Amino acid sequence: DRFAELTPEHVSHLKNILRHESAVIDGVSGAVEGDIEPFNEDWMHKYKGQCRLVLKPGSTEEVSEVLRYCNENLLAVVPQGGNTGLVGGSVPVFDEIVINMSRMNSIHSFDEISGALVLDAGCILEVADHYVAEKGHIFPLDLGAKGSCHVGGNVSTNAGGLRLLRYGSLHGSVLGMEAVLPDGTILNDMCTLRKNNTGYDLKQLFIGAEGTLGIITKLVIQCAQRSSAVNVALFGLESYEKAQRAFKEAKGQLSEILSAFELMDGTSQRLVHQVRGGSKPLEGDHPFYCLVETSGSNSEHDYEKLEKFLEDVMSNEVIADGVVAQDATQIKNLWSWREGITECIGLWGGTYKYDVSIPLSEMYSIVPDVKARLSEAGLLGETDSYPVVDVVGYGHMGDSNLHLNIAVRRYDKEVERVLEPYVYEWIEKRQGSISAEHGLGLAKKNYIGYSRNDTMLRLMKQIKALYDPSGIMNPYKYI
Ligand code: FAD
Ligand code: 2HG
Ligand code: ZN
Repeated sequence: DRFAELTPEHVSHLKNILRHESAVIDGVSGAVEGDIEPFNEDWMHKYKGQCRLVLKPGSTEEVSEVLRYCNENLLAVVPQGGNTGLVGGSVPVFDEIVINMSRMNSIHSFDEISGALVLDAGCILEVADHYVAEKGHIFPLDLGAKGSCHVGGNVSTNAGGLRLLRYGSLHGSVLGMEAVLPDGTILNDMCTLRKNNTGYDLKQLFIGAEGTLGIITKLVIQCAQRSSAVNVALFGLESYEKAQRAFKEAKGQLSEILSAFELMDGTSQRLVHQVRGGSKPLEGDHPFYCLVETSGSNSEHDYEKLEKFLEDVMSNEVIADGVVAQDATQIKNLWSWREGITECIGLWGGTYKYDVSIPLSEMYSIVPDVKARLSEAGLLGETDSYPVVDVVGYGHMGDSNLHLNIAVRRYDKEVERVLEPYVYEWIEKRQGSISAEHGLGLAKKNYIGYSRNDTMLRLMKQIKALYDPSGIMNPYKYI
């Protein structure tokens, strides 16, 4: 191995840098102080590392000193935010040191006129959103893990989430960034302005780098005005073809107030219902469901528009059934049928996850194809003797982003052989992307070639070598 083995001397030096009592979990110099396992294991309990040292720096200077020391001593590190990532990127593979950002969680300033929010990378997304909500603004990203993911983790994965359709990607919303390179250099690009075309936009490289180039310590985020009127509707539909028509109609008729258009198949909703019980928002079972959200400034006007849209798609038989939330509680409830899928379908034992972009016309067809393949292989069935529970498809229809999830009773090599590389080949044939929004991490490290050509891979490796010549930043992952 090209890295050094962690010794008690290293640990005592690093403890000297951090000083603060709760900043180090040490499993190297004797008995572990505190529980190290949650930092070693990912959200899905799929990837497990053997890290024996967790560091929680409290300032950019501490991050810089820690990284410089690790770099000089060839100690590998894994940056970690809320550890909600779904590709195994946030946990060590072997005994890499975890640098957990949770202590760097201050909000520094907010410009109520421009909407520029300056905050530490370790702030929890939901905390940041509540903060700007009090000032009439919205964080331009929202996702099911908001209660625990960090904004630094979001930027490092270039998370997409539920409202990308409205607010765009973080490549546009991140105005400024402070990051620390492995040699300790502090890269300060804390620009609070929307426009800054002065040479290469270096911060963009860190957006989606998954901790392979350096550690993001601070961010400037462009927050939009929060809409005073939010409405949500849920439809049941007969076919995927009709879901596409509904999407087209929604864009046409709801235009500037459309803020989310999400797709859920009937299987995903059946599994959520099986876990949660309670009454379903629509009667009966539909093969597909779409959740539509509008956000505008005039609730009467917006509600009217949404109702008219519903009437229209209902009378033209684009949708089979539909309901509009009447208050904030109902809005939350309708969203929970979409946001709750990830958690609910994991309860049988585990999930194989494919987070893919596919041109809309073909987006859903991968689900029946994969299901048929697993059935033919004798791996899918209702009893415990079958590893696969079911295959579901859902996701951000407005962004051509499907979440193909295979719910399993246990992780199983045979299932993996049937799924891979089949799924990646399927996507490559349609010029799709094998990672739409979750990143590559460890899960997809061997498959990057299905979505990037050799020239691009060579340039990526050159960039990695320039920023991290010793390769200490999140090794063994995709690059
Ligand atoms: P972590 O999981 O801790 O880390 C993710 C990666 O970023 C790792 O490679 C890590 O090394 C790196 N990293 C973390 N912090 C830093 C930093 N400060 N500097 C450098 N590198 C860093 N994703 C979506 O895109 N859209 C969704 O809708 C969505 N919904 C989700 C719903 C649920 C229930 C769950 C569990 C996950 C969901 N995700 C979604 C996955 C998503 O990637 C994350 O939730 C989030 O962006 C990760 O943030 P985190 O702070 O937990 O990062
Ligand atoms: C979502 O959109 C998340 O709900 C998670 O990106 C998707 O669990 C998944 O595969
Ligand atoms: Zn998603």
